[in-house]
This record gives sequence, structure tokens and C-alpha cells, in this order.
Amino acid sequence: MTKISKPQIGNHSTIKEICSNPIGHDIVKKLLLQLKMQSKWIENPIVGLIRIGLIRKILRRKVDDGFFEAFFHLLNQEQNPYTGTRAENREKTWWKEAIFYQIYPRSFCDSNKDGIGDLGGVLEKLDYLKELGVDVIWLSPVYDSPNDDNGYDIRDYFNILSEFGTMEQFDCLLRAIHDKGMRLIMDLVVNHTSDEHPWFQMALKDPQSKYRDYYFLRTEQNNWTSFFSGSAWNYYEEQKLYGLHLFSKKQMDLNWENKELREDIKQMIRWWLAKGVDGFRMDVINYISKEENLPDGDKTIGSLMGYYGIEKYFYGPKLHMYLQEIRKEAFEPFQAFSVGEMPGIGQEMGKLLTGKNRRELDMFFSFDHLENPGKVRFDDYSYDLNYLKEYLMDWNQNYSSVCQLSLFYNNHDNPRFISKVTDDCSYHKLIAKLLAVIQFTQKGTPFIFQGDELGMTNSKFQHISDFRDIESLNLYRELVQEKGEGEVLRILNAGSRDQGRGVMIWNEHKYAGFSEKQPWIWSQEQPVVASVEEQKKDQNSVFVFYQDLLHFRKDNDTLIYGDTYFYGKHKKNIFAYRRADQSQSFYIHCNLSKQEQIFKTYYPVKTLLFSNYETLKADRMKPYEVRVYDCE
Ligand code: TEU
Ligand code: CA
Repeated sequence: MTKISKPQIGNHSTIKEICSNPIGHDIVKKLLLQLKMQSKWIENPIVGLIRIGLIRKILRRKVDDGFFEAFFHLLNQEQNPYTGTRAENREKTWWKEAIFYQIYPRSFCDSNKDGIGDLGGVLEKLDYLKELGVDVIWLSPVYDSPNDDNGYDIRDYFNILSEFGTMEQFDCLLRAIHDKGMRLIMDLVVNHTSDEHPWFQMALKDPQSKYRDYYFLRTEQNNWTSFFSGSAWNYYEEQKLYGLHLFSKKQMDLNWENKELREDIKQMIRWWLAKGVDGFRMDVINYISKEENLPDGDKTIGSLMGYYGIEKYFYGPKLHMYLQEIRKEAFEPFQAFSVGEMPGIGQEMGKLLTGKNRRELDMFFSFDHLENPGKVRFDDYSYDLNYLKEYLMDWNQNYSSVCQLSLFYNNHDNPRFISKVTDDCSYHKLIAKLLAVIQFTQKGTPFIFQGDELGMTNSKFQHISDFRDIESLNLYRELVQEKGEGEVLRILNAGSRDQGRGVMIWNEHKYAGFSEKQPWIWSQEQPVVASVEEQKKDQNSVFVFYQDLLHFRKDNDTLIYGDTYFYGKHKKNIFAYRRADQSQSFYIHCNLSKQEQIFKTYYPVKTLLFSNYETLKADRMKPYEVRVYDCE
């Protein structure tokens, strides 16, 4: 069927036409979020008729032409929204049913008393994970690395970092995971390599080397900035060249335009899949296609986003081509699973990247739910769970009908979600269980981050020397003159990625049973969370609640493939929904606030199956109370 190409987006386009463009839809939605404006504002038919040219005239003093040209250029890359159907998405498959569990190996368990987590430690805890109800382990990078970004700066894709162990230990771990009926996905970091990777070393040394074109080495830089502060360019005096790094100065961006590079990447992926690895989580995979000639980023966008140049690579011109190529030539021959980590990608772009008939990725991580609108990770504020409700209803209705949503609250790049809601630890256990019910009864694939099952919260870092994350250390240097030590420490305690990298709390011994030696990361004020050993003995612990919920989910396909009906959509502080199929129906009712709420179900219920309180009031929901019922 020939696609009727839509007219190019430009000044003549109306807001309605902009929003029917997949990229336009997502960007406008994100802008409204940042401006804390309701999307119904642009759904108004009168507003929809306004032409961009008029808006351009009104804003001409505030917004330069470059912004609109960049905006039109981006939108005109993608004319048509995803055409997949609900029926295509109904297919049953293991990664829609599985419970994933992310391990940050450095902080999981230390088996050789050097204060650093390792593969031996993961092996020791497989039975723990199996007993919890985990089906798939996502292992953050364990490849050889100088650890400038804790392993996300790979020096050798075919070797294990010596601090973590050996390839033999990896092979033994993979066998043990499969023997226990679990799967393993690895972290694929191919937007960049370490500057210590042989490819980069040869690229610098020999101008004739084929590896020189594996990277962005040029005689001039542009205005792009790094996610870890400062310019996105290193200058190499000897070669008189600039090298591109979107992340740390030791993480050099790969030039995916180069066919030989892509062949090397595919060969590496196949090598790991041939060992039996079941798939990959793909690190910032939407950044791999940069706009030709790396043009300067628009200044307005740069100041809005806080990073210059992002619109030139977050959804680049050949992204789909590259993803289709690696899927066809590396993933499909092994039926391997793929989940893309894709900062900045919204619903419509997400469908074009993960829809079944696109044959690119299986799923992706969106991050728009991790902060309230208008907030960023380093803002010290109380997260309003009503926004999580809006987010989940929106994605359920506008994404989950044709694609599989990933459901997560935490990872190694974010502070602990519970601590975002409140720092009052008297509510932490209640919130942990409330969040767990939502995560395991909503439609989508749950990703647990290590410690979630304990109700893990933030640490308190007293001094900059407590921090380890390069992003935080760079940010401290960038801000401390202007803001002073105290204020910067407050900002870092609110948003540092080190908050997600605290060691697992296995028992009440020194260093939480993680190691017998002081761990590589150890703040004086550890999270106020009971250990695994304690929680396993306590029927009311978060751990036991997780176990019961995971078994409940596994025993009831309704929670995996059933339909979702939301109630009280506009009722503040109440999140009520039902999951149903022909065989059964479950009703979930949540109080999203610290205040008591009137309790009245929106649907007839039968038996109470779960609650995070031991005693319940007939007509009231206590603070952060959640109940799960089966229905008539
Ligand atoms: O993260 C990329 C990413 O989007 C976030 O890390 C975010 O950009 C960053 O926190 C700055 O705001 C992936 C990995 O998860 C992260 O650990 C790595 O540092 C990064 O890519 C580079 O590999
Ligand atoms: Ca160790």
C-alpha cells in the first residue's frame, strides 16, 4: 500500500497538524509537561487551527528562527505515526510475562572481600532472586573498563572487568542462571567506548587507520555540551583534533555512519548471544544516529533542555535503519530480546521504535514518570503520586494497546523513588508496598531495581568525598563556587545517581553483609531499611509482600494480558482501576496521599486479597493505603 506522504511541516502548519506528526506529538506533550500545562489545552479545536507562522510572529522577540527551523527539520524526518494494531500486540511472549531484576554488580554482593561487588556475589544470590520470583536478570556492565563511568565506558567488549571476576566465572554464572530457569540480559553500551579502547587508541595514533572514522574526530568543535558538565569535545593537541563525548571525557562517541563499525558491533552482539545470553538492555541507543556534519544545537532548545545539541541526535536521521540492521543481522538469528534505554523518547516515537511490525526493539525505557512536571532529578521536592496516576493512565490508553510498556521506579541513574515522595520514614514501608501493587498489577513488564524489594531509600551523603559518580563530582566542581558547599551537597543528596548505587543490605553485620571490607561507596548515614535477613523472618515485611505479589501476578494472566478499566480518573489522591479478562477480574484502590480518604469502591468487590495495612477501616483509606480485591 503506497503511503500518501503528508505535506512538509512548516509555517503554514496548524497546531493540529503538528500534533498529528509523531515527533510533534511527543515534543509538544513534553513541552506542556515542562510548562505544567494540561494537554487538553491543545486538543481544543479552535487552538488546533492556529498556524505556527502566527505563533512564530508572536514569539519573534523571544524565540529565534533557528528554533523553528530545527523543530520543522526534526518533525519532517517522520511523517507517519505507527500503524500497528491492537491485535498484533496481543501475541503472548515471555518478556511480557517475566519479572525483570536489574543488578548493579558493583553494589550487589562482594564475594572476595575487596569491598567491590562481583560475579561471585551474584552467583551466591541466585537462589535469593529465584525465591523472590525473578525471571530475568539485567546485569549492568561487567566488561573490562577503566571505570570512569562505572563500566559504561567499555575498554574491551570481549573481556570481564578483573574486579568483577573472570570470563570463566561469567560462563559459570550464565549456566547457573539458566539451570535455575531464569534468563540473563546484558547491558549493551555501543553509543560510545572508553578512550582506552584499542579502537580509539589506534584512531588517535594513525591518521590512516580505519578506526579514525569509528569516532567523531574533527578539526573543529560545535556547541554541543556533555551530560556530565562542560563541552562535549576533548582537544587532542598532538593530532590537532577534537573528539566528541556526550558523556564523560573518557567515553568517546562512536560514528555509526561507518559500515565497518556496525559490522564490528554486530559481530560482538552475536558473540555474546552465541554464549547463551538472552538479550540486551541497550544504553542510550536512541543517540547512535547523529545529524550529518554535527550542526550546532539551537540556543533556545539548549537553554530549555539544559544541554546543547540534543535535538541533533536524540532521534537521529538513521536511527531506524541502524536498529533494523542490528535486529535483522544480530538479534533475530538468536531470537534475542531487546529493551532500549531512550532518554527523551515519547509515546509516538516509542511506538515507531518498538512496535511489533517495525522489527527494531521489543521495548524501551521512558523516564517521563520519574519526576513531576517542571522538576528535574536534582530538585529537592515531594513527588506527587497523582502525576504517576496520570502518566500510567495516559500510557495505558495511548501506548499499551499496541506496544509493551516497561514499569519501573528505580535504576542506577536515579535517587530512590520512595525518598522522592517523602523523607518521613514512617511512611516508607507503606509507600513501598503501594508502589509494588501498582507496578505488578498495571499492564506492562515490571523491572525491579536491586533493593526495591526491601523498600530501599536514599542515603545521606555528608561530604563530597562520599560521592563516587562522575556526573555528581563534575556537577560539584561546576556549581560549588557559585552556590557554596552546603547548597551543592543538598542538590547532590536530592539527585545524585549515587543514591541508586548504595550497597544491598543483606544482614545486620558491619557493611550490611555486602562485604567484610569497607565498600567502594559508603555514606555514614545508610538507608533506614531492614536487611534481607530481617525481612525474610517478618510476614509484614516489604520483601514478603513483593514475594506474594509476584506469585499472585504469575498465577493470574489477567494481570499480564487482561484489559484495564480506570475509575475516578479525575478524583485527586485516589487511583482506582480494574484488570479483567473473560475468566476473572481484580479491583485495585489506592490512596495516593498522606491524608485519609473516603473509601468507596467504584466496582462491586468480593474478597480482599492484599493490603499494606493490617487493620482496615470500612469507609476510610489510611495514608498511602492500597487494597487489592477480586471481583464478583
Ligand atoms: O544513561 C544515560 C541517561 O540518560 C542518564 O544516565 C542521564 O543521561 C544521565 O544520568 C545524565 O542526566 C546511560 C546509563 O544508564 C548511565 O549510567 C551512563 O552514565 C550513560 O548512559 C552513559 O553510558
Ligand atoms: Ca569483590
